[in-house]
Amino acid sequence: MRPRDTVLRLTLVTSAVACALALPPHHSAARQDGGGCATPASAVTSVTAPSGIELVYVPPGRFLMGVEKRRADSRSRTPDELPVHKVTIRRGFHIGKYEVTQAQWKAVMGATAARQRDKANPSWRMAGEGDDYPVYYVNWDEAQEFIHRLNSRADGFTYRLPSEAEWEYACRAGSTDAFASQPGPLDAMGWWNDNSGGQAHPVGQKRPNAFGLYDMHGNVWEWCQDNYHESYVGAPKDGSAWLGGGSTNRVMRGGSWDYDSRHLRSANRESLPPHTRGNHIGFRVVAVARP
Ligand SMILES: [Ca+2]
Ligand SMILES: [Ca+2]
Repeated sequence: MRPRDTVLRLTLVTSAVACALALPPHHSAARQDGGGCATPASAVTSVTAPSGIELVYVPPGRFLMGVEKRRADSRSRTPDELPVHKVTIRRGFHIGKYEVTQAQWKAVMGATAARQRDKANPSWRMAGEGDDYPVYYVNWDEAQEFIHRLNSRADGFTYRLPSEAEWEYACRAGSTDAFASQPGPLDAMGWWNDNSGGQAHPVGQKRPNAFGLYDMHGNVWEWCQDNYHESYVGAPKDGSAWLGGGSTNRVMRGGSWDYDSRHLRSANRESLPPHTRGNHIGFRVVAVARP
């Protein structure tokens, strides 16, 4: 999966917590039923694309999307998280190690986060400014324009938004609990309204999940490709984006600095019209290596 002539840096990180990575797909599925993590270690592969975006490789596997009734967080689940269904990710993919930052946005789009805010309403407040802060006040359509511009550079990857299934698979990183931080505290991994101090934070300050991804829980919401549907009845089982039907809203995942912790759950889903901007909504990209 290493694109020719495009990888500026290839880092192999031995990770004792990344047991899910080493398991073949049928074992990944078994883990969702409480199977143990017999493989002690694996390699998390990260690359920095010419775009400057750091990417982590997420391997193929299977997982249960949604929240089973027997899980501790089932009281927080909502009907749109049902029915729980098995999703098979047949092809691995790269995904942003971090949310897209304000520096990356400016480099591609020529706009600061404050300029993004001004497009909505200059009186709206900023939620943290600086190169390493996640960009926000970016609507779904503009995220697509960012991706279009990256793809026009033909830098060895095809960029896109994650599908909702890919996002949840990447967020869980083998976890079946409400948060990928468990059994540890959510505070180790995410920013939400109890610990954020009322603003977003530079990306990557908390602990990553077992795939090596930061801020999947909290900081800013992340746009996904899918149209929002009110349940998973009829949802794709191959990890592809669910387009058409349902609502014209687009899905957002992961919660944010100004929401309560229930919204940071791996399974939680929200949606907004694609023209919506907020100081708590950003995104990260998926990148598939071009052959
Ligand atoms: Ca996030
Ligand atoms: Ca929800």
